[in-house]
Amino acid sequence: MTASLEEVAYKLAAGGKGILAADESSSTIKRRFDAIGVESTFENRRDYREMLFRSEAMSQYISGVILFDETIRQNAKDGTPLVKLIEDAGSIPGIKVDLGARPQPGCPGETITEGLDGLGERFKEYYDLGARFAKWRAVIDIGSHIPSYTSVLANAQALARYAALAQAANIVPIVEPEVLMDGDHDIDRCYEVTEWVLKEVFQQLFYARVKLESTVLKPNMVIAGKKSQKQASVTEVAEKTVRLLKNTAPAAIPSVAFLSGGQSDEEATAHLDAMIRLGGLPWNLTFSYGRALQAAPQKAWSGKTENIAAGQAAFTHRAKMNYLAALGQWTPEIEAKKAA
Ligand code: 5MM
Repeated sequence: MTASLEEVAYKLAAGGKGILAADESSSTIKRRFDAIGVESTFENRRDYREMLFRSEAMSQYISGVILFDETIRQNAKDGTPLVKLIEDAGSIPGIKVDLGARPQPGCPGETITEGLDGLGERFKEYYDLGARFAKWRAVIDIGSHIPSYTSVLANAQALARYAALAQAANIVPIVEPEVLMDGDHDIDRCYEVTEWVLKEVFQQLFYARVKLESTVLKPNMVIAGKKSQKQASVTEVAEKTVRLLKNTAPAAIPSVAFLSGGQSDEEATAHLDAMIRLGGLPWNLTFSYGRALQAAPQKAWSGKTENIAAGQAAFTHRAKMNYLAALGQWTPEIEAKKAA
């Protein structure tokens, strides 16, 4: 029986499981591979992702995987479609459908995410290839004079048009408005901008007649910029993020799955855990991490066949830590035990 959109949206963040964001576009995966001294070839990208999708983490901790266009069409070394490996592990295949953020005319330092033209047709093909959810990422940077309303509005409208097209194609949209943590702003400036962005996003989702019950929100946490002198504690990040979400994300949304945004692996886990421990949340909160799930396995693997087991162990460990966090059961001691 085919799961309804509501069921898929709910399942993506249920029971502590979370999403693996493995949708790095060609230029991003090249950067990641450069860092571990691996050439970014078709085969190496396949081998790396096959390693992840065949790991123990998949059936236990990963509810869904966001794929890039190349990966959803790719077969494992033995000819099995990578999508089938994900399905066989009981996880849901998803697809990144935006075509990336490009400079926005008239708005220096800001971007608009492209990819709406022909998206309805592309959705039909992705559904046939096995995708049951999709992702579109808007990128909002914080600076002294940005973001501008022009950019916030254009990005929110694009997210809403994408989400409506996804639901029309029987695919659950993950709506990802990422406020970057690259600058030197403090946590309160991040709060202010993220609140504005989420208010606009939900207004535009309403105008576009997007069904919230069949939508997943993928937000950034409320956190100080990486270059800020004033870093916030885990408790402050958790409290401010939950307060912000309660003020902006309707309870009709079944699942909220955070991006990691450049936090360290352990920070991303600790923040999620602290939010769950606050209790009284109207949505399921979980992870949809890219870097915070993959940095460790990439390093452990380093492109060598003999390191596949180590890469899988590193991925399974990170996924398990985040699963425990999504249940509010992670502790620094559990983390340290494994490391020891
Ligand atoms: C995995 O990275 C995703 C794709 O990035 P590009 O399109 O720039 O190649 C990215 O969209 C990702 O899904 C989210 O930003 C979350 O990833 P992080 O690393 O922030 O958890």
